[in-house]
Amino acid sequence: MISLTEIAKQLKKEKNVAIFCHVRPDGDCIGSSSALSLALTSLGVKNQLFCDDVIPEKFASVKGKYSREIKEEYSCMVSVDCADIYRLGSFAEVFTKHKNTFNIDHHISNTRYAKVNFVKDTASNCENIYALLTDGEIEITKEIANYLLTGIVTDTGNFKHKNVTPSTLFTASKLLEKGADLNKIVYDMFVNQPKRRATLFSSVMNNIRFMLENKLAIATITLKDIETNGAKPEDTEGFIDFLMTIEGVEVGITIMEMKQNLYKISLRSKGVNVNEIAGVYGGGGHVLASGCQINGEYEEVVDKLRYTVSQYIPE
Ligand SMILES: [Mn+2]
Repeated sequence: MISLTEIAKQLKKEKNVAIFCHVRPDGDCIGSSSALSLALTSLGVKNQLFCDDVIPEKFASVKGKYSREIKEEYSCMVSVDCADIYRLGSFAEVFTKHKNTFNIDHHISNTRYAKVNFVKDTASNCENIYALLTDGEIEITKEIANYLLTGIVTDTGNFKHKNVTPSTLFTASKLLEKGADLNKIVYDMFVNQPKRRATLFSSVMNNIRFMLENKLAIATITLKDIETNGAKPEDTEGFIDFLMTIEGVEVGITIMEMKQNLYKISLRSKGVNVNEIAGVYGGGGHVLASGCQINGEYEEVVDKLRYTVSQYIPE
């Protein structure tokens, strides 16, 4: 695999770079892309951020503007935190056709869809971007440090997921040295929430379904739940973590209704390989955290998931 030093060297020579986030943007892709954007700007490399989705309100302090439309030619395109080309949404086609593309990611399921692929299984892709900047001898300002720490904090569930390594904490420590404000990031990402999210959460969790001798917990978010609480789909981020707090639950699943008979499935586990379970339905992600989409009637979707999970749950 190409080294980050070499990638940094190549990016420094570019005229203008398009940087892409994934749809349903999270702290890691926003942190990765905004940090990379600021770093390139500091080197005099023109660049533009793109995301084929609305940026959630909790990232209000992010200064970079994410465009939803490509209007000019770019000498280079970089995707961050995107396991496959479809994560780029409507930008998938233009990215695929471009001759000079980079894919910097941390998902084990990454499909190596760019011309140059750097995929390393770290807790968050921001760790890879941190290594890119340090290996490329690019200065990490306080603002860049805050973006990178945001990605680390969110993808590790505030340093409590199994994906945390000595390197994760080392990187976080270096970012604190650079002036990142851990307390503010944790408050903005995990503590502070709008009232509509709190009421949606309580109604959804009131209807958790337990299966497979309580080893599987399923929470369902219907379009009606979203509407009743005046909420947005993005408000459900983190709901699945609550399922994993329940003693005895091995696999947690949220089923979110996207439209009639189309459901977005998120899976978490304490050990079972949910990357494989999501793979059965054309999805993927990480061993302990994955996602997919399933078409069909709600009860059929539940039955399918229950059956597939039952094949993986230890007796
Ligand atoms: Mn990530």
